[in-house]
Amino acid sequence: MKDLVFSGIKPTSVPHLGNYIGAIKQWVDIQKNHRCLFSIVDLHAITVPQDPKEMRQNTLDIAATYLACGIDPARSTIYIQSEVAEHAELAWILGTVTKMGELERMTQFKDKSQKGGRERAGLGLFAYPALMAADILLYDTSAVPVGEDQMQHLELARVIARRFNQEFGETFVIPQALIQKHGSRIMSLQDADKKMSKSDESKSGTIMLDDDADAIRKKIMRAVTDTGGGVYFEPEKKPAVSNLMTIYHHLSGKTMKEIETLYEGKGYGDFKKDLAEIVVDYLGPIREKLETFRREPGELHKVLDAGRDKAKAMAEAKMELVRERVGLGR
Ligand code: AQP
Repeated sequence: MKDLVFSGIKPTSVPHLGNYIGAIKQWVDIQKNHRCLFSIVDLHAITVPQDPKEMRQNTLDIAATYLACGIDPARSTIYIQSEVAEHAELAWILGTVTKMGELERMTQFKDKSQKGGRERAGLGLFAYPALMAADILLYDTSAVPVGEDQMQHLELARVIARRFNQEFGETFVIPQALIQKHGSRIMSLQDADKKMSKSDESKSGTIMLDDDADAIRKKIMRAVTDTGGGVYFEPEKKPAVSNLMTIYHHLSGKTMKEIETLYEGKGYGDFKKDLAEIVVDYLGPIREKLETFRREPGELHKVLDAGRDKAKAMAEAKMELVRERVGLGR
């Protein structure tokens, strides 16, 4: 049987170019030789405050983006996390075998709770890794595509799965990381030390997948560069230009060497102008499809209904076993 892969995106806004290059684009390839579940993880999104109306729209936009980018519902299961209640149920049970000390060590919690202070951070944010473990373990997921930032959570999911298996008997598959391609972490166009993010306050650092051609051109032409000129891929010395080159490479298919040769003796202006057109041309068809789904969401709902039913059937079977192992119910 082929490996089962689970991954998801939080509906905290329309996805951005970082989500595309770092996740969705790779999923389109992964689905060719894996069974895949791609979720819209709204239960994760609410671990920080969301506007309910906006989140519902974002949820549909993420589903539409999956389809617009080439996730094939005939091969992969696309569904909304909260529509399969077993995620929350399993997260609660796994929470009982997860140690406070383990959760306290998670850097994402430390980062995200920094703003309002630890005392005011929600329990949901603290328990986020138990929910992520539930997402993965519920489906006997064997491979999880993760960026560096999620490695710590995946490691904890493995610890939780082993501990549960030891305590209650073999129940969960121990998931492996499916390490993503080198250089797939896209940084903000305004600050090459920060990753491109939906929640970045500076909107000009993030290219959203529904940005129109003008917005994309403006953001790229205003992107920060490094001192010293020259289009070279040197992430240590030239983080901003290297980030732009990473985008260029992923969307054009050209190697870093080819890009360097192409811009030998030319300035940042020429490079950025070409990059802007590459991004505009690449994202144009995705944005059009996204707009079509926004106008006519019928097909989208069909895909989400079918995905929910398929995911639910798998999750129910697993939860029956888990409840029996733990001794819940009659
Ligand atoms: N900048 C990025 N470069 C490469 N990959 C990225 N991902 C996110 N940002 C980048 C990948 O996208 C997937 C889903 O991300 P998510 O929305 O669930 O959470 P996130 O990583 O926290 O993304 P954001 O944009 O920073 O969201 P907010 O601002 O809401 O917290 C993951 O596979 C992630 O690696």
